Amino acid sequence: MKPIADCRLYGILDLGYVRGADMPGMAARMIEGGVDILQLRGKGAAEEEVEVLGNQVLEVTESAGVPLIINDYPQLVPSIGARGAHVGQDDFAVEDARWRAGRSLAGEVDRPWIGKSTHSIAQALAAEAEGADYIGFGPLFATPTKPGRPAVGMADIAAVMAQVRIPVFCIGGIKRENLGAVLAAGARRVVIVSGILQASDVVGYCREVKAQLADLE
Ligand code: TZP
Ligand code: MG
Repeated sequence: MKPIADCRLYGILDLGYVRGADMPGMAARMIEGGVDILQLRGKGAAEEEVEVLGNQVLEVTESAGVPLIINDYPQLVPSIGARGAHVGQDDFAVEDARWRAGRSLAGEVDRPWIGKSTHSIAQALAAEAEGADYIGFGPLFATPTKPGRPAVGMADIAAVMAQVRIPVFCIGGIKRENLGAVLAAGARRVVIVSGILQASDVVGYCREVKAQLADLE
């Protein structure tokens, strides 16, 4: 399975955009397009629903060697067999999430990955110090995918990239159209949610983004 350091394009299977029944097919198209890492995100969905979907999506991600991350429910990581979990600023602390994600993995060589959402340089540094395996940084731009969360803009990307050693995935309002500006501001890894999920050609969209990311040094 791909190490986190090799992941550049992070896709999210978001129940706000994709029906549960369409999740495995969408996962397959995103992977065909070159998405390196996938998250299952079901804001407001019941834990049981996330578990069922996670098991279905894992069949697709596992055969492709793509890591699957579960949003908000680290305790589902063992039963799904996912690679890890993602938490927000108001969720579990990193070590708490890792314990929940790994409690059935005793003896496993690989500890679960825990990613954390950050919205400022201070939060980014704190998440690294807390032991996160990667961070999301944003939202760069206001986005309906995360309503009510103010945009942080692109000005701090360079500072976060310079100061944080773990992988930083910029997120929030990133589309194929503004990706060039986001990369010019210093981003090297991105999360794209609605841009990918609403594309008429998901495979082609992901391939174009991957090509832009590959063009970087
Ligand atoms: N966290 C910060 S912004 C965001 C999340 C989950 C949503 C990003 O979605 P989109 O559709 O790519 O703007
Ligand atoms: Mg959360």
